[in-house]
Amino acid sequence: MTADFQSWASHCQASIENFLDSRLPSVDCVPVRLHQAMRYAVLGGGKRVRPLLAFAAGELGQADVASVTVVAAAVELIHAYSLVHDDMPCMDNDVLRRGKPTCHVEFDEATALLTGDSLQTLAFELVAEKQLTEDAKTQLSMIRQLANASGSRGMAGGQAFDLDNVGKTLALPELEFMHIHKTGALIRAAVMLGAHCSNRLNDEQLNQLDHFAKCVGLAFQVVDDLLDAEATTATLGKTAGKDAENNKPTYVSIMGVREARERAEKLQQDADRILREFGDAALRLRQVTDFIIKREF
Ligand code: GRG
Repeated sequence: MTADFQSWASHCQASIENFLDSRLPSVDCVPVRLHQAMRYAVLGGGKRVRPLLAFAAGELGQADVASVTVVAAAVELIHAYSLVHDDMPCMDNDVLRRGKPTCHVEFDEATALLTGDSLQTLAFELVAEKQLTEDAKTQLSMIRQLANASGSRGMAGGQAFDLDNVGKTLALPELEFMHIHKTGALIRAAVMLGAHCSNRLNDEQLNQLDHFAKCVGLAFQVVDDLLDAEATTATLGKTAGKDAENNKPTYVSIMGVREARERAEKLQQDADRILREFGDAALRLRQVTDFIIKREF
C-alpha cells in the first residue's frame, strides 16, 4: 500500500467516523440503551471499505465531498445493521465482531434487533434529508438503489438464500448468485451512490462503473473466504474455513485455495481493465480495489 493511499484512506476513515459520530443519536437521549447499542455497533471499528469505495467513485466524478460523505455513511450504516443481525443467535450466532463482543452479547437480543432496525432507518433518513445532487430525480433514484441493494432483491435476499442452503452443496453459479446479493449488492451501491453524487459522469461511464463494482463485490467475497480459510488453517490445522466448518459453501470449499486465488486475480484484472478507460481519474478506485484484494483481515 503506498503512503499516499494510506494517508488518503486514513483521512476518509476519520471523516466518516466523525460524520457518523455526529449523526448517531446521543447516549444522553432516551431510549439510552438503544442509542448506546447503535453507537457501539457502528463507531470505532471496521475497515470502512464501502465508504472508501464511495469516496473513490465520488473523486472520479469530482463530486461534492459533503454529499459523498452522506451516502458513504448511509451505506456503512446499512452494513453495520447487517452485521448486528447476522451475528444474532437466529442467524450466525457469533460472539465476537471487530474484536469485541457482538451487539446481542454486549446488550441483549431485543436491543440488537432494534439496533439493526434503527441503523437501517437512519441510513435512509440521511440520504433523504438534504439535497445531495443538482437533480432531485437522481437523488430519488439513489434512495431507490440503496433500498434495492439492502432488501429482498439484494443483501437480505442473499442472506435468505444463504440460510436456505446451509448444509447443502452449491455449484459455483449458485454460490456467486448468493454473494452477488449478500455482499456484492451493497458494495455496488457504495460505488454507484458515490458516482451519482457527481453530475459529470455520462450513462455509459455509469454503466462501466456498475460493471466494475460487480467485479469488486465478488472479489471482496473470494478474498473473505480465503482469509477465513487461512485463519482456520492457522488455528485448527483445517483448510476449509469457519463458514465451511458451519456447513456453508465457500469459494475455497468449492474450488480449493489455488483456484480461489486465481478467481480473485481474474476479477481484479477485469476491474482494472474497466478502470483503464477512466485514466488517472480512477487512481483512488484502483487503489481501493488493490486494498480489498490484498487486505489481511
Ligand atoms: C442480516 C440482512 C442481513 C444480512 C447479512 C453482509 C451480511 C448479510 C452478513 C455478514 C456476514 C459476513 C461476515 C459475510 C462475509 C463478508 C462480509 C460482509 C464481511 C464483513 O465485512 P467487512 O470485512 O467488515 O467489510 P468490517 O468489520 O471491516 O466493516
